[in-house]
Amino acid sequence: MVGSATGRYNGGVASRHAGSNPGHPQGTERTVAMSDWSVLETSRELRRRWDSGQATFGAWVASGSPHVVELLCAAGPDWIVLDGQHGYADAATLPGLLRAAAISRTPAIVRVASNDGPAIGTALDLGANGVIVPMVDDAEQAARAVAACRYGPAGTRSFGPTRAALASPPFSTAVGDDTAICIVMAETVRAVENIEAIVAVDGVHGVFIGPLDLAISIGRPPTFTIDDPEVRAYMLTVRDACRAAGCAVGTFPATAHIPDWAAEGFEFLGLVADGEILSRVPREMLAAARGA
Ligand code: 3PY
Ligand code: MG
Repeated sequence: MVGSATGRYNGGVASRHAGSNPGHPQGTERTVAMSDWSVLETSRELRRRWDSGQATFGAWVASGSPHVVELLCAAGPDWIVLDGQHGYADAATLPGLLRAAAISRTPAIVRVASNDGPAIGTALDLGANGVIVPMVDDAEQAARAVAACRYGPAGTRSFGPTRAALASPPFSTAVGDDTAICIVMAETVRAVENIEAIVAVDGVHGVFIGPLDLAISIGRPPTFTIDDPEVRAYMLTVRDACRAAGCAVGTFPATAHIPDWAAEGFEFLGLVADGEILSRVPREMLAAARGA
């Protein structure tokens, strides 16, 4: 879909020249197709895939490097997470990271540092498909995360889609609301205890289980192998609640266990993290080169 600049939110810049062409007496018009990049469509498509129970696989980027995002997205993951909780994604790095993901039309979801309305609004304003909100322990916190993704009167998002307005179709509060995917993280025992109330909150599209924090919350060491039976049981409880409520469930297991969790009905699986590859692969290469 190719949009025109007409009617777009533009921060008040282009409209200063609307209707006049002072420097060009011939009046030659230069039409600029802003973009055929539809964040709305990629958000809808991802939700459709989750609704149909498809497992989707994504990449997790902590480094804050657009080059790494571009490389990972070139492999064709179903989505990418730009991590602002334990990584470098912030208001300064996000525009470059989101541009790098947009090259391949990869849906980009920002994990914000906390359940903070302005931070969630900034990620969406800069063009993210949605957010992952960490440490959501009850329905009230889930409702706060959803409200931050939506404009009033239902929500609390402030209007100013600085970069989001460049995508198709022309930005509006309805487009913003429809685009914003809201995923909350269940990663404590409290969250598991409250999971039915959390998934009953209208606007929660998915629940992402943090296996590390969940293990810590029951006094176990953090591990992606998820072999502790109690942690596993908690995760299946979350999965069942999500299934009953019709929202997606995801997690980040060790690579070898990804097929097991997909078979368990998880629809949103973290497959690869930049930090893991960039630390493991050179170590393996050096070991091989040195004959270790
Ligand atoms: C956790 O395991 O706690 C996470 O947040 C994974 O990203
Ligand atoms: Mg966590």
